[in-house]
Amino acid sequence: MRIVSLAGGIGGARFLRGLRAAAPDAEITVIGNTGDDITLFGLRVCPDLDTVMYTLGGGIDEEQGWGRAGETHAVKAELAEYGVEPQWFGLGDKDIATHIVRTQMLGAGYPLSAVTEALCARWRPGVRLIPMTDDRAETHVVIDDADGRRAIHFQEWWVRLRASVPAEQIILVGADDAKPAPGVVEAIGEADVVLLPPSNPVVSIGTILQIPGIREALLDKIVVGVSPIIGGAPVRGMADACLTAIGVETSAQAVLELYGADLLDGWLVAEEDRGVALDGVRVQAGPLLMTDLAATAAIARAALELAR
Ligand code: GDP
Ligand code: FO1
Ligand code: CA
Ligand code: CA
Repeated sequence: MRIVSLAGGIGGARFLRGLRAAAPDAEITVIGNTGDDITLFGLRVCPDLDTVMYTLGGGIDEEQGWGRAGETHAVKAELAEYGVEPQWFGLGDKDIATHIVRTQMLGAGYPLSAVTEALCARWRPGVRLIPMTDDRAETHVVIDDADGRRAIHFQEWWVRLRASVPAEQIILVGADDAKPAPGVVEAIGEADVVLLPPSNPVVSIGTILQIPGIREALLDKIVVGVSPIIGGAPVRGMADACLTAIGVETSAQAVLELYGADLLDGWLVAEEDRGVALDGVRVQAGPLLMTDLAATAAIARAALELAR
């Protein structure tokens, strides 16, 4: 079986670990979000690609959900001694090696998709991980505070401000000119089923869907989504702040309507969200907490079952 899954960071990566266990013989292609990407200290950082790669490759800091296990921060401390900004984003020493390899390869002319493949040769995630695009398209957030109305990088809003200042607008800068990375549209075309994991519907899944050609490629496929919202709240993180920014309520029903019946064939919700419904979409309720591998594999199995 050929499966394509879109993916953000933590929610996507954890779901994929369950999917890999639920469908060990399947050929899984992951289309990763690169809207979170940022260049810091001259280094290209791709948080969501790395979260997927480290999680499936066994190198993730499990508690934090991003970054490397057993990380140290000597470089960060030294940069702070020089007073170099930004100090609100912390790159760990081990993680920095990944960014050095990536930046070096990009500088030599390799596209991000080739760089990601090279990094995955070390981590062996058991899936084919492709960035949504090789082009630069970064999420920015328009805020309006004491310093006035301006657009800041998504990471500054998410990490420095902890999404505490309301987002007036969330914009993927560069989206119009971005093309899907090589292999993305092809993988979707060959897929028996496409899964939308419980990733952030705005800044992870919504971002990938904004790359011209990707949403269109999904329209004649069987697509099953897993709700990241349970009982009116995100399980983890600040997805509610992103949904509010685009005028969508934080509920499994509203995210279902946001994705729509043209995109989705099936929608998995939690027990407490039983009753969620949309014409043309098969909705099923069940346990939706990715507490351990077995529970996560069961969610993935339910998603595949709903696709049949
Ligand atoms: P990020 O890029 O690291 O923010 O991660 P994603 O976009 O891939 O996923 C974030 C989303 O995962 C959040 O909105 C959470 O609500 C959702 N999430 C995290 N853990 C769980 C879980 O156990 N079950 C479900 N259904 N959603 C989860
Ligand atoms: N999140 C934080 O809250 N603080 C950090 O200092 C931070 C550093 C960081 C470095 C590498 C990386 O891959 C991820 C990192 N994250 C950090 C997580 C990341 O900013 C976000 O959670 C995602 O981009 C949202 O998906
Ligand atoms: Ca993300
Ligand atoms: Ca369909």
